Amino acid sequence: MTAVADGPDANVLYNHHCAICHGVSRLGGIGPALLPDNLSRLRHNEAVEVIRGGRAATQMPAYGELLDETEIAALAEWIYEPPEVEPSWTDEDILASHEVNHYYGTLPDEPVFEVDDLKNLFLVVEIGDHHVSLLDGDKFERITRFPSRYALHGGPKYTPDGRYVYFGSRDGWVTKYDIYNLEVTAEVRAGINMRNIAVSADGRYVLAGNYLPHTLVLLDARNLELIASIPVEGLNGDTSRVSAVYTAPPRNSFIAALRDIPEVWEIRWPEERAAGDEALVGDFALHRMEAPDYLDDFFFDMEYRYVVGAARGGQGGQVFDLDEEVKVADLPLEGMPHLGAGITWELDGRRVMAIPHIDKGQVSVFDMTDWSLITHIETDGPGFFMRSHENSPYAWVDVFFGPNHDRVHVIDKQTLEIVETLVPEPGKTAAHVEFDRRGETLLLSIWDDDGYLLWLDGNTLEELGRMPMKRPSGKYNVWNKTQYEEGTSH
Ligand code: DHE
Repeated sequence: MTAVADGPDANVLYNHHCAICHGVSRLGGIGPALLPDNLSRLRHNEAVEVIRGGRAATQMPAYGELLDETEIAALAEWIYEPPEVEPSWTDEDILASHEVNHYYGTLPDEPVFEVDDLKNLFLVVEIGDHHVSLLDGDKFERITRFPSRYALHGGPKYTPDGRYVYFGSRDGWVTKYDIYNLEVTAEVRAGINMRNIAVSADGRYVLAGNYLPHTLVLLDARNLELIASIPVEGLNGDTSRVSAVYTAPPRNSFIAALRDIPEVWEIRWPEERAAGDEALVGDFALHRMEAPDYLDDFFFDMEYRYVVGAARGGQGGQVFDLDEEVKVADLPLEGMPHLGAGITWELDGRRVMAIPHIDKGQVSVFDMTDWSLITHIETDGPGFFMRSHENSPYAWVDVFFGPNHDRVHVIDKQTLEIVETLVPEPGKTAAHVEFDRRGETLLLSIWDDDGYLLWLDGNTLEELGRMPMKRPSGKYNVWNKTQYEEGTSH
């Protein structure tokens, strides 16, 4: 496994130059994990460039002076090969990774900055150099910018009061940040390859879902102490990767989508807080529901009774009733619908949902009262994210893939017609919208290492401002997220 015949021994090079930061077993350390699954977002030529030139604003040095091109190429190839021994991540590893900088309740309760509205703050994840910006959503000013773990993915999750936020990184780190004090308060590594995290609606628990190992990891939200890691083993004995975890507030539960077993899992959190820490360990009810198929990537109705999942192999969508535990409808959503990006609104007294597709230029709109298809809106290419706000007449969808990736469509929510197509910066991907709490103005990312945020009037679509950023990806408004606003992701 080590070396190309007669070429440099990548294993030796790794141990000499890389292991100190990325770990002897490639599980990560100061630097991220260097395992094939963890590197799936990094193209091979980019890996070569990072080894040669380093990574700005991180501790990754440039090896171009120390290593020759064949050595750099050998290393870049080797890190994409699976390790000889399947890596493991046990409770002991989780406990050893746990760090608390500021125990819950020890930092002041007054914000260290001044804004008119603490509920109208935005967090913006900048994946270009792994940072997060905190913005005042009224003045559109940056309050702070701080480094994140490598490759944050999925939405950061706020506590219900909006004071704290939790981030999940692809290599398993859960970070708790105190927005009022602008400080990381605690961190723990819940897995090697993590999908996302969810925070319970009462703000007391955090759940992390992993691809590797096949576990769900339950944490006490105060200081990220481990409550339990739950092996994901199906009724048939097979273990499974977790596709994603979600919070279902009206059910007092977390819902987990599982990639490799035809089940939906629900974990109910204890509703009464008993005195003492021990109470947090007890009484989580795990309920496994047999699903008609492998269901991946979920969309929930507003009451969290129904979950829409994409069946395996692109065969369509299915609606599963979480109360009755039966499939109630099949949806014509063949291919790769991006259910996680779906949104909902009222149309002629009915609630509808709209879903973009990753593999075709379409937005599918369904009547949620009987799950019938209303229409497929044709777009200029496959889209990734959709957004709106209860107070906005428009739904926004990007054209993330293909030659028209610089376009963003504005859809009239009542006529279901595209009424405007914006090209903010020709040739550069424009993607992911988030509204302010009132639904009047919105942020849009120019998804580029030398990119920026656009600030637009939500009604006139006029540009109001720009702010340079390093590949800004998701944006998350405190009010919209904590209120489970209908036009945004949860
Ligand atoms: Fe995501 C959210 C799955 C690739 C950026 N993505 C999510 C969620 C899931 C998911 C299940 C909801 C979790 C949450 O918010 O808690 N994403 C997947 C995939 O399966 C997929 C297609 C392949 C993969 O490698 O995981 C994938 N995602 C990407 C990207 O390539 C993106 C564009 C860049 C990146 O950072 O990797 C990307 N995903 C995002 C973002 C969100 C997200 C910005 C949060 C959106 C939001 O508005 O809440």
